[in-house]
Amino acid sequence: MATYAIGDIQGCFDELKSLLELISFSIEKDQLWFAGDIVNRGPKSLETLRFIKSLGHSAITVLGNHDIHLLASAQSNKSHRKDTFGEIFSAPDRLELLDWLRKLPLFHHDTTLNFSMLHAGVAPQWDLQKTQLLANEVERILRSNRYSEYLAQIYGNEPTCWTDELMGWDRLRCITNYFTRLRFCDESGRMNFSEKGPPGTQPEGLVPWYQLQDRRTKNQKIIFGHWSTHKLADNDFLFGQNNVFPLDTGCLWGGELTALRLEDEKIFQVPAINH
Ligand SMILES: [Mn+2]
Repeated sequence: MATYAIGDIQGCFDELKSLLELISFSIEKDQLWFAGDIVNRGPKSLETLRFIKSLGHSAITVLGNHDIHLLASAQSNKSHRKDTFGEIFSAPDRLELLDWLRKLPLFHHDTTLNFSMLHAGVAPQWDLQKTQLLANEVERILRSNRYSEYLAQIYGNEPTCWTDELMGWDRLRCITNYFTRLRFCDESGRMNFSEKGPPGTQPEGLVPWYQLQDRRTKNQKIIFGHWSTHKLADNDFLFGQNNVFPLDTGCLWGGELTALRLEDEKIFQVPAINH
């Protein structure tokens, strides 16, 4: 029995199958955690969605920005040029798949394993309990009959900094952006959405979200994805440093698909197949 957290798949279903072979995944014995962005840009988003849904309680998945973008695109019938949602929109089981996706959480915490998982990051002012409560605020709307209003309001960068006073859609958009889009922020936790390079390449005044000195979750182990240029280790970062475990190793962009076994923090990887 083991628990494996897997980074951003983005429709790279063949690599996911190879990775599950590598770890000898057993649906009866093992549990898989997915750090979000299971769909888009890659070639097999529909198969990836169907497969992860079919895992039932053997999988725990948090929503990424591309997953939310799929829900919003299905709603508005609009998508971007680079999106690869076509086969999902014409699938006979699309309504069940989208309904399942909409009800996934933004945040997962396991007290036994002492690991948390989210797609991108957290605001420095949030402790573990607040992180859970704020994720629940967004999850409640997405699971309610007001989800289409939320999806219509979700795009945009403002407000870029968390305060407890935020209300309404601004509050929900800000929470969603921390959980699903954050990489760098300033000392006060104000999000930057334009810098996408690895840690160390940012302009002065910005830091990776997990390096903020006063971050209230800094004693909690956090698994995240989203940051495909973030290496598992380089001069500026060692895996597990700051209690964070970045798992998006850019499979979509020709890198690897990565799994972390939570019980012993061992890494497993398969290379990207050229599409
Ligand atoms: Mn992402």
